[in-house]
Amino acid sequence: MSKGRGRSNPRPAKHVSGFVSILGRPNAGKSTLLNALVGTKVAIVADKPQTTRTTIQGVWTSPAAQVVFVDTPGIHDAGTIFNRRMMQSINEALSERDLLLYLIDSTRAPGAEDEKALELIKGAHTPAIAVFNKVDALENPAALLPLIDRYRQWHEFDEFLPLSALKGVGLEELRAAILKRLPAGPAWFPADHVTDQPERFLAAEIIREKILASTRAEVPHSVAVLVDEWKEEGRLTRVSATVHVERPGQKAIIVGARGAMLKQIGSEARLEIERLLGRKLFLALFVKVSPKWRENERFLKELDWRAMTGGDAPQAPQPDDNEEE
Ligand SMILES: Nc1nc2c(ncn2[C@@H]2O[C@H](COP(=O)(O)OP(=O)(O)OP(=O)(O)O)[C@@H](O)[C@H]2O)c(=O)[nH]1
Ligand SMILES: [Mg+2]
Repeated sequence: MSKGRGRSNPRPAKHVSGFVSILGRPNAGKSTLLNALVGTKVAIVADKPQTTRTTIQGVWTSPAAQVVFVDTPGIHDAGTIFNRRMMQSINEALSERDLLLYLIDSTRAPGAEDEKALELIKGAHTPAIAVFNKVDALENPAALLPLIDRYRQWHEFDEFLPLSALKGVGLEELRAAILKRLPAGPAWFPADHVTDQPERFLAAEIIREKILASTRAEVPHSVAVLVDEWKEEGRLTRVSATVHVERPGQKAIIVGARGAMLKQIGSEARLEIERLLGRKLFLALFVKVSPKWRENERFLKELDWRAMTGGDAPQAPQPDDNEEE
């Protein structure tokens, strides 16, 4: 992400701008909040931990302000090389920020892991707001008070705000708290710029979201999606993508009986990508077993969209190992 801020330039006194990172444990609702704050879906969401695997930028622009929100993977113990990369991207999202939003799932009892995750926030020495998400799902709203107290003891947050990212409750209070803390500065992006992700990465993410919604247990963690081909043909966009899994059993699950599951995933993804592009789409979906891709540096480089932009398409999978939609 380019950060050519040009803060020394003269500018209208009241316009504010800044970089705000959204952090928290897996599944806290960070991506849901990013989408709500930006007003457009820029990050995929699932009821499984570790949905977000890289930092994702979402830009909100008004006449008086521009805020660049940065969504991050959930803070967790890194086992594989892939997980270490996720944690690395979290660390990058902590430096040179104007403000941090630390998102907490209010429906979960806090534990040692939550206290440990805060070490990252403490180490950043950046103002942080504690956001208590999912208040719509609290059986007993009074349970929020001891939870807030617990976090107050753990870290000196600037503010403690209850919120429902899903229902949009408390969103404007949060926005006001953010804007209050941003420095005067120019808009760095045009008003219609909402994210830094290229279309082919967004398309791969949408496909992965549809897979996450229909699979369970270890399958979601084992899935990676790569767009192999992207062609504009008149009014049609032709996209070919491969779903990589780690084991043959997982391929069988995703393909489903007589290919029914893959067909459903493909058609759900196609509809959403068509909405995103505003164009007709032909989507060819393949499934390939790529054992231990999470430990494969070369594959992880292909997966990183920052390596995709402008670069060659990742190597196409071997046809004999494929299932077509
Ligand atoms: N009830 C309720 N559910 C929510 C709220 N916000 C998010 N969720 C749900 O929580 C789950 C996780 O949401 P995500 O936005 O993917 O969470 P995340 O923190 O980005 O997760 P990772 O990317 O895996 O770290 C999804 O099922 C969301 O629908 C909320 O305010 N209320
Ligand atoms: Mg997420």
